[in-house]
Amino acid sequence: MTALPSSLAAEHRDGIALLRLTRPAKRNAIDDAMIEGIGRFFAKLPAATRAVIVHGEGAHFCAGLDLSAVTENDATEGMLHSRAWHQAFERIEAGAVPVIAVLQGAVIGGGLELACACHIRIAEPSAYFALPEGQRGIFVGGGGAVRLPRLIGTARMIDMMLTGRTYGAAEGAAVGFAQYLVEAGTGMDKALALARHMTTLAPLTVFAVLQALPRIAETDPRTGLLMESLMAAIAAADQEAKSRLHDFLEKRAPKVVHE
Ligand code: 1HE
Repeated sequence: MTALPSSLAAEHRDGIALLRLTRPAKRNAIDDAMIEGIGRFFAKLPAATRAVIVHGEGAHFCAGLDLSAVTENDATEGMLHSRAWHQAFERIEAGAVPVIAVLQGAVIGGGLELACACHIRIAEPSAYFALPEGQRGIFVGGGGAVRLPRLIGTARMIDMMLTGRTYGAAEGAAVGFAQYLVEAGTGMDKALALARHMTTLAPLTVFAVLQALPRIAETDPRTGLLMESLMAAIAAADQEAKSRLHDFLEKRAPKVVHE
């Protein structure tokens, strides 16, 4: 098992790994040890892991960068600090395993950047989204300038940073901060249900969705269409796909249900 700093705790059950931010006294603010621990955790996931849930202890998911850690940085240290965050979050976003974040209370600054690196975000009603970097005289450094415009649009991000505007859970989910809005106290149940579903997917489907889809979406359309055809052909040729398709055609597989 990967050794983690005291600000993180991990649990592994039935192919699902849970990573908890365990620094509630500091509202789970992220210091160097925590960012390094997050990177190490994702770099060394047990091979049997099919989904990961990231969550925060206490009333807040994460208050962002630990501001006490960076007050004396010069420009070189600041850049290396930001690059260390990029490296850790890249392991989340570009890894082979789907990652779900459960969000409550403050999801701000670097905490929002952490959430954005995850593939699925579940917001409880207490969640709120903010980028106080603007007020603090700094800039996003954990990938927010790349990932947030994709989720909510550049104009919204500019507004948040220049005006201090925050978004609550419902409005935040509506504009793209989270894909799911759930009742108070049910975020983890929802995450576990989604994670269990993901453990049943064909491995090649998960590969296609996590590795091919984001690249296809970002590349030029003609190249993207070719990549899509290649990925579609490879996925459909897999034995797992063939048996799942036969299961449906022979009425052994469930139909799509809209609840
Ligand atoms: C912290 C941090 C932190 C709390 N760094 N120590 N993030 C921010 O600018 C958000 C700053 N935090 C807050 O606005 C508030 O703490 C909260 C709204 C999140 C929560 O408020 P509250 O009233 O529940 O808690 P609190 O009393 O403000 O905080 C409890 C303790 O946590 C307190 O320390 P204590 O020793 O007085 O008990 C706070 O100082 C401490 N604390 N947040 C350090 N962030 C890769 S670039 C990313 C750039 C950013 O993330 S900028 C955004 C930083």
